[in-house]
Amino acid sequence: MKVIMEKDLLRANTDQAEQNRELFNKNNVSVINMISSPGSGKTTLLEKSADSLRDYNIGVVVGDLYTARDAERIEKAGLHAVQVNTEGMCHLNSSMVARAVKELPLEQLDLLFIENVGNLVCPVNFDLGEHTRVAVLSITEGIDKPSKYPGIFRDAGTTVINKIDLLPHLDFDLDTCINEIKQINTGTNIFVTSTTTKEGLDEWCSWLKSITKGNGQEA
Ligand SMILES: Nc1nc2c(ncn2[C@@H]2O[C@H](COP(=O)(O)OP(=O)(O)OP(=O)(O)O)[C@@H](O)[C@H]2O)c(=O)[nH]1
Ligand SMILES: [Mg+2]
Repeated sequence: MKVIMEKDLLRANTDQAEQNRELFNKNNVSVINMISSPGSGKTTLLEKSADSLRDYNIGVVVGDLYTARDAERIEKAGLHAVQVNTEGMCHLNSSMVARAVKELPLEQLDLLFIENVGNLVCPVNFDLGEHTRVAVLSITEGIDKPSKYPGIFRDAGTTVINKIDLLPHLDFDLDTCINEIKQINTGTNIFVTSTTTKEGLDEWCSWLKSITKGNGQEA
């Protein structure tokens, strides 16, 4: 009897992720894996960034358990989108991404976002072949989430603290939250945003432009 260990499954995922990364490098496209809880604002951030990024060719692979709603929203905003339905699985894996990117004009893209399934735990161990990760935290989730779920914040090259327009209505201390994130990951870039008031979106979009075509590195 053959027992398949979790580490073998993860190794298979990592092998496919390396192939994905080679494909992305060959096509000179920077790839961002966006990870967060459900509803932190990943899709809205992409919708609201589309106008500033109109001079770039952008693709999005969107992971959700069910429905094509996010891909429909993203296409409406003018970006290329492919929806992956995981049918109950709580994260994307590298094989799903390999299949999805076949539906995109990869050779024309400057930037590819992979919007992972909304989940603060499961996506962490699954390399998708991305160049960098962005963690999105909505302030409605509470200040304790980075310390209670450190995995996504530890691996994120960039952290977006979103829904900052709601600050007056919540018991949420922004400086404390930023300090806690920095204790987990000293090097992470931090953007503080609101997709409603547009606060912080210029800085976020400037950073996206700076990594375009640079395999995730700033030009
Ligand atoms: N007040 C406020 N609401 C926001 C902001 N950004 C997003 N929202 C709202 O938050 C809700 C969830 O946003 P989505 O962009 O769908 O969140 P998501 O992270 O893509 O969600 P999943 O794909 O389900 O994980 C929507 O009703 C948005 O309008 C913000 O900056 N401020
Ligand atoms: Mg979404």
